[in-house]
Amino acid sequence: MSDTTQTPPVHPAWLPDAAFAPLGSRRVLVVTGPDAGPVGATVVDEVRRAVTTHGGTLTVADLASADDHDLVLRVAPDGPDTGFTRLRTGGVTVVVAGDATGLLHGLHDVVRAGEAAFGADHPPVVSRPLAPVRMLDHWDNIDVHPVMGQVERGYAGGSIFYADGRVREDLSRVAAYARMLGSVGINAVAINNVNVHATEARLLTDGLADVARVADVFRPHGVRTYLSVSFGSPMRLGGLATNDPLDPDVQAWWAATADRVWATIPDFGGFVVKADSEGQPGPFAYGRDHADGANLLARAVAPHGGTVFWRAFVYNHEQDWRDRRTDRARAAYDHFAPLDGRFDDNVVLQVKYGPLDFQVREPVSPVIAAVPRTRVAVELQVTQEYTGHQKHVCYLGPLWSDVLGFPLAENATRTVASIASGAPGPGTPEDADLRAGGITAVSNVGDDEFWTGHPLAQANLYAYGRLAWDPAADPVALLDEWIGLTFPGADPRVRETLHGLMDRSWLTYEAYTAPLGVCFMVDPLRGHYGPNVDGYEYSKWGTYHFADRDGIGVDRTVATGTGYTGQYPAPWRDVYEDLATCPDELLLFFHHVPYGHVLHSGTTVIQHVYDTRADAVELVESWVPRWEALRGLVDDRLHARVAERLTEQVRSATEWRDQVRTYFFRKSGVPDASGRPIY
Ligand code: GCW
Repeated sequence: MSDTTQTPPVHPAWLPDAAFAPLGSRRVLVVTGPDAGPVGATVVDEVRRAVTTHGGTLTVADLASADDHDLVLRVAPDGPDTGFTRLRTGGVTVVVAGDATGLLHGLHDVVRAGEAAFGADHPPVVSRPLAPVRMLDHWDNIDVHPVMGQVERGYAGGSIFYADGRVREDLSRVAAYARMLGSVGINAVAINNVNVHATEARLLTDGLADVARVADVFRPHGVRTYLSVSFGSPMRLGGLATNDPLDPDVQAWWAATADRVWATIPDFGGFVVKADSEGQPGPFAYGRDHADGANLLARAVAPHGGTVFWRAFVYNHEQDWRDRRTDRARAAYDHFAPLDGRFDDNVVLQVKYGPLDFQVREPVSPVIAAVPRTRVAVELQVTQEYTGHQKHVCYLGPLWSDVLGFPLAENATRTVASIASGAPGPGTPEDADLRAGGITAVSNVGDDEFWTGHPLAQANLYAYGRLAWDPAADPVALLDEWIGLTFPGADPRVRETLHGLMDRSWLTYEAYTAPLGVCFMVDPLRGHYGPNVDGYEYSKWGTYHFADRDGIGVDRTVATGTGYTGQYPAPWRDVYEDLATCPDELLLFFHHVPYGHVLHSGTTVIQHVYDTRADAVELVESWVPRWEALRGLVDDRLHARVAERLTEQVRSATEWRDQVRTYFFRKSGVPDASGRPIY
């Protein structure tokens, strides 16, 4: 993790030079205007690099005629205020944006379109991001944590930001990363772990000059820098006697601290805060609530235009498993729904997409619809904590697409994405409070030569950025887009194989792991990797499946269970409450049922568990020879890395299959009708 380990060639991800050939072989005119700033310079640099490689020409002008050019990239006052417009007229492709950031996004739209951007004339097509903030959060530590390593839940090596106990001198990896993020429209990044340890806490004070260096690297790509901060900072860093949000000295400390931050980094974004969660300090210790806590920071950053992303991941992580009345899934709603309307305008409540914790299958969190007078950001997890640690192929675009497109609001009037983006949906009342929060996710990147450990996990980073821009995009089309850019000009067999392995890989992962929305069953001792069906069953973490000899699942109904279904707006509270309408894939999240319960699919719970696990492993086994057949058709190092990971995926999936099938058989005594082996 020292700077000297950055020597192996870093994979270009979806930005190889060859992907720029259609643009780079043409005559390009860039009109950035007088106030282009660092992002305008990036646009010029990108085009220069492309035309130098591919033989085209670049003209940079303040005012110029489009004649004699194939592509015009232009900042103009009549361009859209965010995003860009692309059209083709008289054989010239024109991208118009209201500012340089929009132009950068438009440039990459041309790269993605490739030759198609230079086809027939067409009228203007506007592309605007739905959510104003599209963020990636890094759970990176400066110091290597004894249990979590340097990057908490990181599966791609060490941090690209930190080495040897400080911010890296050489930030070239960060620059390459910033370029990747800017190319897909990500515009915000939080650079340190929400679990803020001692050294990292100081980024806010002593470390500011280094944070400013990082911000300098992100800025030219249209990305603003944020920090995760500890609610305990006044005591920890300021030597105060309390962190009480109502204490004037505490308020003054935060205000002075924020003043220094913005004096150092004038376009700094703001703070991300995990408070009263899994041991992090928070307002509860002072008898205050989370509106008091969030508003404390919000008032300190408000004069600078800063935003506080306050996480809703608050629950009792010291639960007694014997206590059947407490339901962790309820916790965020119970804490935050009563606070709706009390948060300052520059607070965004950052809510994980599901009520538990980034599981392979969870219902959408009801909190997202429960706070209409609060700005909400939905939080996704690109890093594969519960989805195979970037050892398993698991393309998550379809999961996020389902989440973002879910019509959660009362009477299905708005999707999760529209709530997070402040956009109305069909049937939204005219007087609705439309306030945008944003879309955010935990990054999957480290200092690994392929960025993401598993090279195919790059597709998740790509798809996250593209979906954050356009949540309605087809995730399978985005997969093909990623394949086309990352493997430009590849043999059709490469594209077909990658598509075939990846498009349903999330459902495949689900099919050999925890069934029917029951969640967890992962190994606590291996950081949530691999099967351990009862691994969390008698733990303090509040994530249980309650299997006994008769049945399995968590009764979260209002009628007989924890009442969690009552947290949903109509129609979802009724859909989930009733066995007759609860979707199969979420059955065990909401209900405790006998093993012989018949699913809507027509098969019993137990036979479904047996069949799907066995079928999924057969499918994963078939991927190995398919990948092997690509040897020589893709880069050798990449081929070898994927091959190595597929071997591990087969081994791990087999272990999942055998443990889950055997567990269900031993609990129920019901044989597998297919006769496949059980141990
Ligand atoms: O899923 C859990 C992870 C923790 C993480 C926490 C959170 C950063 O296991 O590692 O802590 O969620 O989201 O805060």
